[in-house]
Amino acid sequence: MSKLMNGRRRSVLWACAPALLSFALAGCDRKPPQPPTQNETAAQPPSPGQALPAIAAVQDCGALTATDLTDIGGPNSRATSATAGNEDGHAVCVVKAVLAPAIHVEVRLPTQGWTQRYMQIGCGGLCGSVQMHVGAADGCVPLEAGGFVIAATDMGHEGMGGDFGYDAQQRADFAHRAQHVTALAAKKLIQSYYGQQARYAYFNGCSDGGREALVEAQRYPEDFNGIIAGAPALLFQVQNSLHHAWLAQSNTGADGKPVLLAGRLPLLHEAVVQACDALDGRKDGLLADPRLCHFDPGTLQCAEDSSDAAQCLTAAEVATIRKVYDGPRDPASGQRLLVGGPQYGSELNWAGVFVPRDAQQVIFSKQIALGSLNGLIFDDGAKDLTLDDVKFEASMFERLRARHPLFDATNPDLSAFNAAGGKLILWHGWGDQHISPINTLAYHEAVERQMGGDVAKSFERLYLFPGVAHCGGGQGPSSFDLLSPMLDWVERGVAPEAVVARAATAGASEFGQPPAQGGKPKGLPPLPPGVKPEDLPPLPPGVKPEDLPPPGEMAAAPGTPKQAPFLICPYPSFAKTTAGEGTLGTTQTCGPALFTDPTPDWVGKDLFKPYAPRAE
Ligand SMILES: [Ca+2]
Repeated sequence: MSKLMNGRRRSVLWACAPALLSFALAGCDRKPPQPPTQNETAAQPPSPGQALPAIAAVQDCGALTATDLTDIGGPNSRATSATAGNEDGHAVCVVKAVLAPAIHVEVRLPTQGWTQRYMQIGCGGLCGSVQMHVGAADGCVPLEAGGFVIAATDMGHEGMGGDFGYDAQQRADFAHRAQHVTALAAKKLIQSYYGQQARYAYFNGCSDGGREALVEAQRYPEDFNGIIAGAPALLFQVQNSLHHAWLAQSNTGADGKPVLLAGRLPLLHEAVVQACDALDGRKDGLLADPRLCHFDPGTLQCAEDSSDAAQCLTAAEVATIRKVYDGPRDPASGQRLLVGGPQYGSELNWAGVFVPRDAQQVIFSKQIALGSLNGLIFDDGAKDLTLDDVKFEASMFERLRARHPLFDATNPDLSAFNAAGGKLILWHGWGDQHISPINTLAYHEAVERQMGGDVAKSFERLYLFPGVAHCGGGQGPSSFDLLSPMLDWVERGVAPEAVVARAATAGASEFGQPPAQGGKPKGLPPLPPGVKPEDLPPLPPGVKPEDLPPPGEMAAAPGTPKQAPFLICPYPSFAKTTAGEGTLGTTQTCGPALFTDPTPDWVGKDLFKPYAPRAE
């Protein structure tokens, strides 16, 4: 596994020790297990899931290249190499394979100590490289012990940009096929190597990996027993066109330069926190449900006779900020064109995404939108589109529908997945600067509507993390373990309740890497976790890498991480503090919802109804 994960593991070992914290769950539905004593817990962190005997390999690693994969990927599919390696002190057999025509797969199989579990990792951005980073599993004991076979795929194309979308096969592989055939190939390699199947299979992905997770649940309901979908790009078509284009356009002045720059964000963020922090009952600098907040950025606007703009916003900045919060509307009907946008409290995380450091820099959201608009989004093979081609009106939205059944993962009919015994955990950070958590809320609501509330509750959970940015980071408690509760749910039938989230300790997520954002090439903007520089869309003509925001900008964003652990309850339940502030233990229990209004109406509401998926 990655060095990134290794660093997190060490710093948050206790984040997945549910028994240690069980006394905090007294207000929740589930009867807590007997808490061990402090000494017992410290000596032996509880291992989630079944106590599965460890299995050793029965085959030489190198012999796995002989495994026939043509029945899965078609002619010319093959394991190209199988070599002994070492990951974080665990001996593994690393198999690299190609599934036709161009799906690259890597599978890491523990030589010893395999606990009969398989986990497939989703990839971020538009994929294009094999990414083995594991998230949302900080401190999970069997994972740290090297007990999982782990695999990932590049989704059928290499490199950055959406140009692969002009190829029907590569489009289909990215849309849905690559993760499915990767699962089949990994399972076959497991059978070859250990002489038996995996007992349990899990999928864990964030961002596009969250979309991939939901694609699996919706299209291939028997591939995985447990699926964890973080910050899913489930509304791919809208997310990568109107959403990012709106953010870019909102922050572009008449002169073509950005209006709002990163240096202004602390002023805005502090005002939002000042206005809305206490609405959740906890004055901790975080908005536990930003939908309670109705902050008006106009309150920060400079007076007409003001000579010092350091502590106030210009009228243009206020206008930009209002557009970001409000989102676009169809001019004719007034209907919302997006399900939701960046939430109050997320402001510091905007830096490097749609708010650059200085006026000479390109807005990253523009790159993201252009990278998908050219190649992926439209059925007509449109090329050379610019942001001027994006019209914020209903007719533009209609053009996005053609590939909705191909790329999106919003089908709420999970009856086949449920019938197969599958379990689904959704999660999202309220401070997400790339994908609005409202997307995930809308899907959760759709699943409840479609499946019925009680049925949904039997196999699906949603967790929302205050102040947490896209797939991690931000000002909130971004270190947590959803894998351990998933193991308990799938393997022992113990449904997940509250989970404990902690602030990632400073620098921990960059363990073993240079301080400036993991040694990425100079000049590239900060990337979401799991996204590599090579995944980025190409720069617009005439733009050099040095014109982009510098590395580390997001990491340097002000805001003190909150160190106290948080109890994060399954949505809509909310952890209420019964004594003290922000401390765990006997002072936090799961209480009633803070906010229960359904997601507001918008022009694409029907996209969250059942649909027949498109193969290509
Ligand atoms: Ca608060």
